[in-house]
Amino acid sequence: MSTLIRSRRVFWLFAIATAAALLLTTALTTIQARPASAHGSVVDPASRNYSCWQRWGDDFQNPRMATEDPMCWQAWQADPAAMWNWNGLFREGVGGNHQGAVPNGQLCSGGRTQSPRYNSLDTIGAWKTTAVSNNFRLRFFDQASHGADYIRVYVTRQGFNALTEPLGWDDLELAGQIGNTPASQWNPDTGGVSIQIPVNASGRTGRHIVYTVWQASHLDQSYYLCSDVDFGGGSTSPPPTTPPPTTPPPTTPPPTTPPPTTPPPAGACTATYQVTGQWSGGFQADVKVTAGGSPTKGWSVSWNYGNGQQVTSSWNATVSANGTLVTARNANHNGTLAAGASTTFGFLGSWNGSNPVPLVSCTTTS
Ligand SMILES: [Cu+2]
Repeated sequence: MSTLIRSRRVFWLFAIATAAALLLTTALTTIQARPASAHGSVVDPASRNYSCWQRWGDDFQNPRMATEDPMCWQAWQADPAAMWNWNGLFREGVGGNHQGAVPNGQLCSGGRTQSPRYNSLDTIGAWKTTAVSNNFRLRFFDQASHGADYIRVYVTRQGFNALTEPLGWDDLELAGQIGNTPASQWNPDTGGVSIQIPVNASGRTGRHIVYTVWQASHLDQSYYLCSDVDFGGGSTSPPPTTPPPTTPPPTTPPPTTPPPTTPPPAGACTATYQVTGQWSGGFQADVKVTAGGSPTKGWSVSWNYGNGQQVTSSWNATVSANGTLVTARNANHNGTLAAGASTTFGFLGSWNGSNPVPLVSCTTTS
């Protein structure tokens, strides 16, 4: 009898201990497996989804995109989350075998990671390009300060046709790389850190794809990013040999009208604020800054939050708050704007209750 009781007690003690261990393991796994809230991407030359987010994040329902930027349009139509999460195109647990994890034809979606979110990035077609020279610097932005075990930058071989061929590993040549570089060695950048990687892609002309693999120093997290570039000099034909025209220069005297002396208007910039995504307790917003009739050397945008909202992180601007007044100043790279030119910065914020769009004001600084 007593033996039976004891063995039952032992059984229950064992069962409780096992259940507790299981719960603890589950909790730990959940914590470890949860990705950091922000990661990174190639921002110059911009990766496909970062570039679509930059150009259209403010205006992603505009039907003009269908004709002006059809590859971005199909991506936004397929899943806007591919753009909102431009910093999250990664796989985990690849163990360095990138070619095993990412099949040919699926390089730009990281092997359809988080399918179907990024699948549209594999679509073949005329993605907008960034003009680069044969020796350029690729800028990688790391919002989470993961740093890198390594970053490898590949460029498609001369002769590869990005308008008709699916991208495969054998279309790529390694054109730049860095090794283990902790975030402390990257450059501080608004909302994270960035690093520039020299890329040598000699012999290329015209449209190409730059393919970047970032092995983040965070779990076993590998990022796969396609950037569309144009090396210029699209044709290799020699310069025209037509002799210069022999027409004498016109002898019309220059006009004598004095140049206008109207000073540029004060506060010569405008800003528009848009909430681009919102979820329980959090939101993402973009602010587009446009220079007025004269160029800017710097700018500052401010607004008041009347409902307790707070900016938690930002990019492409330095954001500070004083009570309810929020002020965003240009980052180093986007203070200079030509007359009429625009730039966009963005941020993540918290909210509770309501989150109306505030009135924003823009002033130029020097
Ligand atoms: Cu991350």
